[in-house]
Amino acid sequence: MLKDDKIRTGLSRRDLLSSSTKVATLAGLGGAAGGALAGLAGGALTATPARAASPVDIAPGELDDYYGFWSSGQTGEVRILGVPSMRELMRIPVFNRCSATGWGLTNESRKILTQDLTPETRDFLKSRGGIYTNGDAHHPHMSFTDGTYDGRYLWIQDKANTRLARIRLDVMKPDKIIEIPNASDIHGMRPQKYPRTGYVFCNGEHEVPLPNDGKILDDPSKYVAIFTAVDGDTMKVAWQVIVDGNLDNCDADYQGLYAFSTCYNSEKGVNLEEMTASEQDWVVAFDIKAIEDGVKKGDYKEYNGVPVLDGRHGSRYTAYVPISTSPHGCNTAPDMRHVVINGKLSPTVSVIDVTKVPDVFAGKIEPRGCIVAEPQLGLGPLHTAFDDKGNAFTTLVLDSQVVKWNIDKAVRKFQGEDVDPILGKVDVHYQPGHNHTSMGETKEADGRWLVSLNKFSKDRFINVGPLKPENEQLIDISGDEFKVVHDSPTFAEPHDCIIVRRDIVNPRNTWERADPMWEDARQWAVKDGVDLDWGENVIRDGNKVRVYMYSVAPKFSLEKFTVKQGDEVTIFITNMDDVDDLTHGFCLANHGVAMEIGPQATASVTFTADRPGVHWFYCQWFCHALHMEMRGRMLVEPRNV
Ligand code: RUQ
Ligand code: CUA
Repeated sequence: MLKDDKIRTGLSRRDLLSSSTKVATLAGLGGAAGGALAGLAGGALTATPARAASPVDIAPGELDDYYGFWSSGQTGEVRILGVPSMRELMRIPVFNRCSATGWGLTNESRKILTQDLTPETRDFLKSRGGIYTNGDAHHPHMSFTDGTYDGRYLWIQDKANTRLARIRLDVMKPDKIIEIPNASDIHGMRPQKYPRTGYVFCNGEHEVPLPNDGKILDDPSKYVAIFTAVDGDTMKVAWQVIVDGNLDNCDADYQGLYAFSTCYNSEKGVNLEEMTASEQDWVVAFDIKAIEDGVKKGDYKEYNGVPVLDGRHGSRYTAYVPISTSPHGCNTAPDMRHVVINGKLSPTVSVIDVTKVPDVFAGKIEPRGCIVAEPQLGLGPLHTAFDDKGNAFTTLVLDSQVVKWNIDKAVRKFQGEDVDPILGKVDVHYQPGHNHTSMGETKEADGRWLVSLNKFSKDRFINVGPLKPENEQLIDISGDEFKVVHDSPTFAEPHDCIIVRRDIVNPRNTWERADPMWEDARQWAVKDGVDLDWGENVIRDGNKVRVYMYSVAPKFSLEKFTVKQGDEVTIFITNMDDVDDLTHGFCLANHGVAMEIGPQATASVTFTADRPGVHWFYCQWFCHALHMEMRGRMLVEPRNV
């Protein structure tokens, strides 16, 4: 199912818009689609593909080589960009409420947003509309098989409300959003790379008392940070580990044995002075096999149904590798051997050799014995990306630069050889956080493109008021010289991204009618004896009313329906158009109700009809030359009639 990308009818939206005969056939419901009206769009859409001037200039009609999956920080969504054109192609609402698609409003999305919340949270949200409507989405990562992307899923964490979401890449919509119990504020997140994902590792950044029951404030010794492994297939928490300090970013190895997390508050401070008091913090290494063994042997306490192991100092599950204060990014190199820990407050990065980590756990070497290089790169190293030639690219937030350096040379220098690992620096504008190379977090890194995600744009664009865009820059790293070739302004806050070869991602063109997304609607239709595909009906069930209809451009199958004031109304709409790019919408005027219905999809929404009168519902996604005419009426009769 995931790989099926066939268009069922072979008929494109262009055909639909430009051919009056086909329009008439498909619009058979009403048959009113005029060839002249439909023809309007036909000519205007024709574009002559032009030759691109540079690889960045993807001319009209040409396609990008890579899918970029961008997080959006406090916007709470995921964005799809084409690389190298840097064109924004799509937005996937995840933690946010989306006016265009109805995400957060439709029954289908609300089920995904609520079914895996803890009972306390569900209770807490009862008087607040039932769902969270914000998120803080930093890190998007794809599922792996054998060390490279496999195109199944994308995960994204929510720091704001301690959640992890999974996006199905066949339809580019989330199918699971879970709340992670016991931990607080998920920040770093990475899927296991080998043998396949497997676990998705989630860092609880902020320490909280466990249990967090309101009895403790000023006793930091009772505060814990929690590392979580989620089973990526079932989206259930597999186990958690309590650690000393806090947890910032993480990554996994290519062997399926260890995961690593940076810690910037080993002091367990609760204010800035306390958090930065010590000269040293650490990286926590997690021994996955030992933890699984501990779970099997029952060496844990259960909190909220999850096995929680104690991984504080002295535990056999963890090793604490000292790093100078406040390390941040954690990036495993495609050489499948080195993990780069980015210094942030220190001008250095520390390179861990994963082949030495077993000796650390066995006590054969000091924890810092697994560090094989520590090059000084510049001010504020935050994150590192890699090419296919053993080179690394590290962002320097304070210097506003990206530095290119060679891992092997850095190792040799650490051993005393007189070599300079730094190969060059390039200015970026300004204050870069994450960066990412094409396929760079997989063993198939290809060394073509680097994106630098810069927190400030300052003078790069015309002034748009006090709130400025951020700036992502595309850097060509294919030659020895690496240079910035493109600026792209962006809204809050593409925090991180991944760049994936386009042959790996194969989304469908239309939904499959059997899709599990609207299973509840299917069950209601069976119960009500309505054909969900081609049926329409209004079913009264006490003061609940279920309205079924389907749509084929440019008509809804129900022209009107009547309900009573105070009824709880659920509208189910099935889009029976089987055409690439033919999305309909349903917007009920003056009711705050609007949603997307993709081709071959069913979507539903529930609301209370408490405004007597005639209310138009209309299609809110442009679908046809007669899109404006695609509408109908709901009559709400006053209560006492
Ligand atoms: S962290 S700017 Cu939220 Cu990814 Cu480093
Ligand atoms: Cu259907 Cu617009």
